[in-house]
Amino acid sequence: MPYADPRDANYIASANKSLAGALSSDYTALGAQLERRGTKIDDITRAVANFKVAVPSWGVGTGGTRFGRFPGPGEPRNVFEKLEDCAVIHKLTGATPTVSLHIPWDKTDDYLALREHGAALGLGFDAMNSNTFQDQVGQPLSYQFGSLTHTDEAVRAQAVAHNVECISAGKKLGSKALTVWIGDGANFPGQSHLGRAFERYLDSTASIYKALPEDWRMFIEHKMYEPAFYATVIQDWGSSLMAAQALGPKAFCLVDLGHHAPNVNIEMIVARLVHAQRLGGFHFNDSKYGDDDLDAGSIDPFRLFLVFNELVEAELARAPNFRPAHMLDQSHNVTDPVESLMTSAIELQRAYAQALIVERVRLHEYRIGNDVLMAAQTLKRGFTTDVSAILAQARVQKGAAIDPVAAYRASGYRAKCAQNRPGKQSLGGGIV
Ligand code: RM4
Ligand code: MN
Ligand code: MN
Repeated sequence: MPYADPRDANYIASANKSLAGALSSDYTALGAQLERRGTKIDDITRAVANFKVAVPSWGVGTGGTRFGRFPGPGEPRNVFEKLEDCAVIHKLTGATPTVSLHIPWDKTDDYLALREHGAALGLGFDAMNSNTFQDQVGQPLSYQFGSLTHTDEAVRAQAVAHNVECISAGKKLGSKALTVWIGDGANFPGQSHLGRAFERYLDSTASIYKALPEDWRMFIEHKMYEPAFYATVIQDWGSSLMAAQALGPKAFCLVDLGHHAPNVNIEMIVARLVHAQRLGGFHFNDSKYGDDDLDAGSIDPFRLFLVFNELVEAELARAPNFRPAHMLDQSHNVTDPVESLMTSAIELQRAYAQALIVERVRLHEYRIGNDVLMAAQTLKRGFTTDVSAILAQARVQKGAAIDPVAAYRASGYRAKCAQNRPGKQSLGGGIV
């Protein structure tokens, strides 16, 4: 198969050629439709072009489940190669200029070289993620019974030190945030003291918080269950918010869309965290049952739209301390990760554009007048409008691809990687 570098601007321009005519007529037609609603299409396109989401470094390899992992051809073998793939995603979508690293999965002895490698590829670094939910080779103390909330002070100290190490690595990379997710909790009633475990969490995270540079933020990520199946210490947004408020103004709550009970009203949680001025950011993904880590917008795009609707409300209201970090957190098991991440970034932009075109003034009037049906219909009209032409136009303006997946496939990038990165790394169990 012939190979062309999908990151090359000339390649992208040539891939766009045959699609430009159709896009231009679709964009004009959509522009006229929105004009009738009092919306200028170019304003929406500009906002979409400014939308950014970070790619998770762990997302460019095949994920895996607890039953196994089926590595795909040409997977990146180290963090430098992961960045290569992230650059493909960014160049073709124009939406993912940063990468979020996971330590120690992405540990390297030369973070400055990694930063330069990223810069040469047009990439920066988003939040650092610590990992105290697994044991690493040569690690003195085990996290089997917890990390930041372990009953043994020495284990807690080791977990704190790891987080501090993540901060210092992040400083070298130009990152400005640390995301802390722990698996700590209990599998059996009686196993742990629910109150004291939370107190130990507050105590440990206070030490991490102290190590945060002035301009950094700490994101506390809650998750209802897994690996702890009875009682997870930071299981919900209430625990997360309490912890953030106890820690101080640099601590915020992170909402991973897959970390709630089925049918929980996530947009409501978003609205409450905006009100509390503690919404730090998101791990976007989609799910049907649990923390499925499926591609954003693939299962319930309406829910994603409703989350973005709250974000647009907060943006328009100029909510204080509102600067949410957008990150993807997905596990790709049956698709090419590059393709999944590109389409996921685009689905976020779609939800954002749909939320932006909602006729807010009319919606407000219907709400005030208690015209329930028209309020619901007005909101839903944003969701049912096909905004694809806006998304494609925003990409064209940034030198990205009109059809990223088609351009990626035609480039032969994956086959080239299979050649350059020989050997399948068939690890034992699934990791994310
Ligand atoms: C967790 C959580 C964290 C991620 C790990 C790998 O379920 O979503 O954000 O770092 O998985
Ligand atoms: Mn997550
Ligand atoms: Mn998760």
